[in-house]
Amino acid sequence: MSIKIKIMLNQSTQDSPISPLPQLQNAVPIEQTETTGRYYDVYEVVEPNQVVNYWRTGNSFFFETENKTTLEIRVFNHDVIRFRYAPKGKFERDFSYALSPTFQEDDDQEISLQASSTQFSVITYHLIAVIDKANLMISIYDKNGVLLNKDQAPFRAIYTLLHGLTEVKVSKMAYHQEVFLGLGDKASKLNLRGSIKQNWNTDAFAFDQHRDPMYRSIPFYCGLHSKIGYGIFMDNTYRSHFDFAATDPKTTTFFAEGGEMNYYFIYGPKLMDVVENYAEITGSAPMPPLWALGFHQCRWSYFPEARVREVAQEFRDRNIPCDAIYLDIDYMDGYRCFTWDEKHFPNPTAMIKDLENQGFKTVVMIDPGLRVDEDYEVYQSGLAVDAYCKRTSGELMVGPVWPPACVFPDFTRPDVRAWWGKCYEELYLTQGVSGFWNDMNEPAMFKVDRLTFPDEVLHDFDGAPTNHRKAHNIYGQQMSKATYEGLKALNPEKRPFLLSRATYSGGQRYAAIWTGDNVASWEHLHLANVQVQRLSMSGFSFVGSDIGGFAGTPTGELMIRWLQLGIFHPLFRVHSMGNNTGGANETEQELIHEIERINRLDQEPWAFGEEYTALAKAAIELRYQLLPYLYSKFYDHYFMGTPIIRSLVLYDQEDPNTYDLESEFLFGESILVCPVERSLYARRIDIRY
Ligand code: NBV
Repeated sequence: MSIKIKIMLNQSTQDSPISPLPQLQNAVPIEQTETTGRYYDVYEVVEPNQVVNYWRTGNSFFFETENKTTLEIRVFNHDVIRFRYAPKGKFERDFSYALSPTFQEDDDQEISLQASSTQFSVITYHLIAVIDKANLMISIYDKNGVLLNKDQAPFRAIYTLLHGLTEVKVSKMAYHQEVFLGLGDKASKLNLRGSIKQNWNTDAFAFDQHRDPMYRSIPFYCGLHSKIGYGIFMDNTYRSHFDFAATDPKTTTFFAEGGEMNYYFIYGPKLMDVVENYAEITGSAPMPPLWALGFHQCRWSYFPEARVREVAQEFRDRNIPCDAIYLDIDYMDGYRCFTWDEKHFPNPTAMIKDLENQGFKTVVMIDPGLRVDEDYEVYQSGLAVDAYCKRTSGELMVGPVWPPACVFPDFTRPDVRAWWGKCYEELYLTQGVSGFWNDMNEPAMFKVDRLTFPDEVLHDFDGAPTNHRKAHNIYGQQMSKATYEGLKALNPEKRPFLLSRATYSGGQRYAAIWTGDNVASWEHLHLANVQVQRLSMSGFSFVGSDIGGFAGTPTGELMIRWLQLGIFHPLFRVHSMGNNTGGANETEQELIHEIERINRLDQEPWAFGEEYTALAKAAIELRYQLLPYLYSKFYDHYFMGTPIIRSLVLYDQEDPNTYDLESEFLFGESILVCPVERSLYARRIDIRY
């Protein structure tokens, strides 16, 4: 009886919960429960204890504890060591969507294992990983004996009765004033110290610097202390969390809400080496067609055909260079991907040919959600190969995006990817579309607060079926893979150009990305600058922002300043939402198009008056002058993984002044860029985080 009272107290007065996860808030530790008691949920914490067994297989070292946790330490090369934990002794399939197919371990390495009474040491050419025999805690030293990285607490796994494996967590010691960088597209300040972030691909319309999670999941960060840089890449696709010395200034933690704790320690000591080593693991962007590095003009939407032609003509009449024009969702017939609205685009092949003759490539949008419609060929062909995601009940996952009822291909199935790749045939080979733009692939869903699928949706995960908790963050990356490989197969001679919104680590091998639905404001000009730098050091070099801002309308001055920044972003694209027709019925659409004809909210280079047009033209021309340089920097990126855009801290980590300097950056190794980020006319604009 007394035990029961203790439990009740425990439940209601949990002022420092075991984990911030809601799944664990009202759960009770299993060891505190009674055999016949009832609880909201119960959990079990597994932490490794004394090592009782160890062995070596090739370049992997295994350490097994008395309570059956196994740690694998695999030495890939002098600088890259992977740590993998099996809390109950059984590792998962060793499979990753992030890894580059060319990433292999060096087999002629000299690695030794030493044991003392209290610890083991795995010794490589550059690093020493020390494992505490009492609890598997890791400390990593360089050859000079400098402590680079150290576990602050033992690895921990939490299992609950209702949710199964709920958390796999590592805690690291954070050095005083250690700098943390990376993690993909987070909009907050470049140095992540003091922040808590999570990865769960999200349609983050009109985000701001506080918005998190964002569109992409790139669970890779760099640490910098004692002027020494290292990286950590946690290759886990579940929702993941990073706390960079925020909760406790002495601790950095990372954990995922399921799956395996599988992280790579990547040595520098130069941050540039860390970033290049990360690119060796996850790959780099393939060389794009040269036109893709030119200027791109986009809006939601150039519509109908006459307007597309008008914009193209205006570029040529004004002698403003431009290589690509984009068609957003309205070119489709009722938002049916791979079709054309025949009324407004009666002869796409001829239109695309004419644009091509004027020097424009056409890029069109393709979303993952396909309209449920018996008469729609693509929908039917997907049904025929059982391509669509299902719920656990076996029902199709049907949800609203642009069409009110959509189905979604399971891109984690190889034959579905192959089917999807072939869907591009007519657009790409017959009609002459040059590039594709995969949007809404978080996957985004309308109507529900959750913004995406429920967890129960099933995915193949390349032969190891699982649910959406594990597959969500990989969905966009696998859509990119399906599209990229499809285009490659359709025309092996051509370099595909693909732009994707959502992605995961390694997605740089298939698609360029843009920072998503930003806003026409000075703050966002700065955020674009920071996000592109951050993405570049996180493996994604082919990246840019919606120049001028997607939501809202910029002033002429802001537009020019943004174009001037965009010159130095590998993806140089103006995009805006205009008076879009999203979600409107046919009558409403007509009305919106009418408004569009009267007040178009234009963002073309000439839309802000002649004075600004001349400045816009000069900016775009400068980009074209720099093309040979950019093209070579792209090659360096492709070949070596070197980021095209480099934050100053990557350039000179010896100088602590660079640690928080985020307004300037290097474009390649030779050009220092310091964009004008504030209006000359505004009294003061604070960028507060
Ligand atoms: O397709 C319309 C837009 C597109 O223009 C934008 O670039 C994407 O990020 N899309 C999102 C869907 C609607 C957003 C409100």
